[in-house]
Amino acid sequence: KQNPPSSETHIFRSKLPEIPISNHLPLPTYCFENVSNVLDRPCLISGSSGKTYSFAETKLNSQKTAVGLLNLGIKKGDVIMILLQNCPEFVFAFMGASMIGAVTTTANPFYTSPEIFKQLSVSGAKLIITQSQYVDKLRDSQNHHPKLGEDFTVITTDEPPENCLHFTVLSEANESELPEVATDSDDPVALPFSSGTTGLPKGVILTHKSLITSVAQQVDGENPNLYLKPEDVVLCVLPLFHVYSLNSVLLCSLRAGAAVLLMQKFEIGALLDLIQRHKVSVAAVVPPLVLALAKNPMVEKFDLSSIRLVLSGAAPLGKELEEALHNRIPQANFGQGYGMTEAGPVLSMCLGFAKQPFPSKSGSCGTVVRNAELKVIDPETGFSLGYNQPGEICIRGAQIMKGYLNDTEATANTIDIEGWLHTGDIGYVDDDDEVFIVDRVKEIIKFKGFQVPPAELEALLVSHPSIADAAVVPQKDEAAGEVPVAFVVRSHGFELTEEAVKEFIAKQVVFYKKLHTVYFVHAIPKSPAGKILRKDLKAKLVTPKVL
Ligand code: 4UV
Repeated sequence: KQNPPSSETHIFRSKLPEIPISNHLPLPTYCFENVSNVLDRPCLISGSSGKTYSFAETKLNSQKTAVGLLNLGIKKGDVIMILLQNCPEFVFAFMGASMIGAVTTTANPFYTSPEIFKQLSVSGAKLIITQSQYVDKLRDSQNHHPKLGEDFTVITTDEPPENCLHFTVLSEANESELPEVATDSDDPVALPFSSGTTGLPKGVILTHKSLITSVAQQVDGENPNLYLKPEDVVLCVLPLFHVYSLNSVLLCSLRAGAAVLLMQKFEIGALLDLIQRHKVSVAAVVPPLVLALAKNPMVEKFDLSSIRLVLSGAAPLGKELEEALHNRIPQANFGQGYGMTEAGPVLSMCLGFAKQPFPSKSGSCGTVVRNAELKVIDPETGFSLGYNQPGEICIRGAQIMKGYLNDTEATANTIDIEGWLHTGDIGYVDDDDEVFIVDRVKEIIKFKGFQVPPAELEALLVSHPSIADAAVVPQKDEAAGEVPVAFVVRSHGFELTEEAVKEFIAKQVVFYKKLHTVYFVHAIPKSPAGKILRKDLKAKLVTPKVL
């Protein structure tokens, strides 16, 4: 990708001053740096059991887990997979692994067996921490897959099935045996998967330095951009296996000394009850959750007056929706964060959340985080654009990923030679330095904030004997934001129904990647170079009569 000469580059920065960031430290040292001030305060609250772990207990359990991992042969640089819904063990495992320089790849426990094995193989994980109900998916009869108990160890947080170990082998280890592990700030600590701007999901290397920088950009400094305090109870209903919750809920709360209320899964009644019971003050949400809170009649029956801050992210939030929720929680401060896994993940955040807040507009994704540079470029020419001109958003700073795991080509296509990460999002910066996202030029489909990579579904579709060619694009949807729909070319002479195609995909993928509609067409429009012309297909969805 071309850049204009740097003299012509218009760089947008935060309105907050730059701050010193302790990104030379290992991530767990940084997160627990201020722990002595909050030792006995609640750190983790399990929503389901009500059990609370203080900061001292959370740190201790993480240290024990670190030693437990070492005892099982996990060494610096090794990868473990956490395949769990939100629970305290998730936190102990992630923090524990980071204390010995191991790397955590997080995956959705609802993934199908092939989806899990793909991530397991690509990441090279040697150990999986999960629940017994998911273990069957890890026993695969196919010979080419790694084998449970031989190639990788499985630990369950509940009664372990055959050949698996119980989490107590980790959590009951002796923390005094924890060695000093020298970690370099450039060492990887987290390996979330993302398809980025194109293709299949890839391992995103986030280093100690990236995550510390991102957390500091949010909660550090005299005037933090996202002001969290020890009295706060932060709602953690979004899955920790996604970087949004991991970073902006868990790591930021640990650093700031705020309590994290862990909810295993979203259920409106339980959520409202927990907000009321634990006096949740900060809620990190995604637009579909805003929809549920704005529209569900049950909301009226609960006291939500404790909520002071609502952060929405991971997908566009409509103004009407934001206003509808504002009417129900009038005392709360609303705003958005804009993140991307590869960006470390936060690019911009509402300055209305700052300790000394700035006014912010509805619909904006906030202002670029401090200690970072943002630019907007013309997607065709690469030239830098000024205020109010939409183009591709690029970000630069110590928080962005080191690169994709074992994929130098994809890395080079995403981070250019000058260190700018190209997001594939189209947006502009207004006169008040607020970022507005207006479109997306990358392939990714976002179902309720979850990534649906079209390339993955296309590969599955063309593996069907009766399908000659296929393309998958997003279709707008009120509840989910976007849903994946397919254009399919049947192989000559083959009968194939929409239902058959949908079912073929549904049994191979996690629920949010299921196809909602299948359109049969004679050909997939492609560029001379063979690239699918997704714009043309999306245009057909707007005017279905041309199909
Ligand atoms: O890679 P990913 O799944 O990552 C995310 C991360 C989101 C956030 C949001 C707030 C935080 O505080 C935080 O820590 C993490 O979603 O998907 C990246 C793409 O999602 C779209 C955009 O296309 C990104 O490139 N997206 C994310 N946030 C927004 C958004 C938003 N606020 N508005 C519109 N699109």
